[in-house]
Amino acid sequence: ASYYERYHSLEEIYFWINEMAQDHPDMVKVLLIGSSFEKNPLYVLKLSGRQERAEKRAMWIDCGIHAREWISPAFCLWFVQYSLNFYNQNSDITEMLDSMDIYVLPVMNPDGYQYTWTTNRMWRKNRSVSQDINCIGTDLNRNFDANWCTVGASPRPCDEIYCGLFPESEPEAAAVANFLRSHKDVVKLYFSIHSYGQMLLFPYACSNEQVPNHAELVELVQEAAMKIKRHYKNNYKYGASAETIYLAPGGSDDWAYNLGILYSFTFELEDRGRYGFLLPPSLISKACNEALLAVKSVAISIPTLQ
Ligand code: 0X9
Ligand code: ZN
Repeated sequence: ASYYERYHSLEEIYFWINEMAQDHPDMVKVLLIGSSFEKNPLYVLKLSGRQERAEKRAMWIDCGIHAREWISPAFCLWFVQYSLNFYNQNSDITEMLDSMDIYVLPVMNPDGYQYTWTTNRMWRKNRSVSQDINCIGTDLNRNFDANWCTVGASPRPCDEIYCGLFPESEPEAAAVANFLRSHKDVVKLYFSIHSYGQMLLFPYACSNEQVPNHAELVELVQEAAMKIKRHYKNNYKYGASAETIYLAPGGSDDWAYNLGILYSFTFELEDRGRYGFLLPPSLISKACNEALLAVKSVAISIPTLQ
């Protein structure tokens, strides 16, 4: 199996980030956007094609919000590798990189990810200590400022969906929010990669309200789901989060949407529960190829690109 068909420790991923930048100095820049509660760096890879455009748009992908969802960071690595290898070979990738800068955050929750490698494979939250010293961690996908800590999140630090002390109380969420705020005029597309369940989701998760461009978002994910079905014979559900999965306020996708990024998605990758978070390495390539197809499909279809 290749490097990309295995899971990698945090240390290995940091090493890989450095290598990507060294091996592709023309297309990759590494940005430090902040650091975690335990002071692990939050690195973002900025991928750019060779074509210079005055009005360059951008797309954002984050992976590893939830520590135990190992397929998620694996996808970010897969995506970067694929983009660099197939630029000028695959027309979708070339079009994507020539029209947009792509920001990739491979591990939003490095402390939690590391903890799943050393201590508890099923850890979800980050590793911050706040009110209750007996219960550690905040759910980073409940810590953003979108109907923060209402139904679907918990104010109790011992819970898996603990929302934190206040919106963006967690350094990992604050770093991402600050970066997107300062790039909100260029970032048109937002993807957050999770597992599991095989779902292509869009806002809102924080309310049962429909977003103004609901119909357009349905079309984008429906098309992506059809392509996955055709190529990989696999079924993905799609729709607004609140009706497709559950109410879950404080998520990064809803927050990004409200910031003005009107093409905002959360993808839940394979599988549907057979292995769940423990997806074996032999299934990494299929899961990543499906998600890649969905990202490409959405990215080349949004109107700002035409
Ligand atoms: O609950 C979540 O945060 C996500 N599911 S997971 O099993 N990966 O934890 C769903 C996120 C959907 N979007 C928002 N809640 N904003
Ligand atoms: Zn998740």
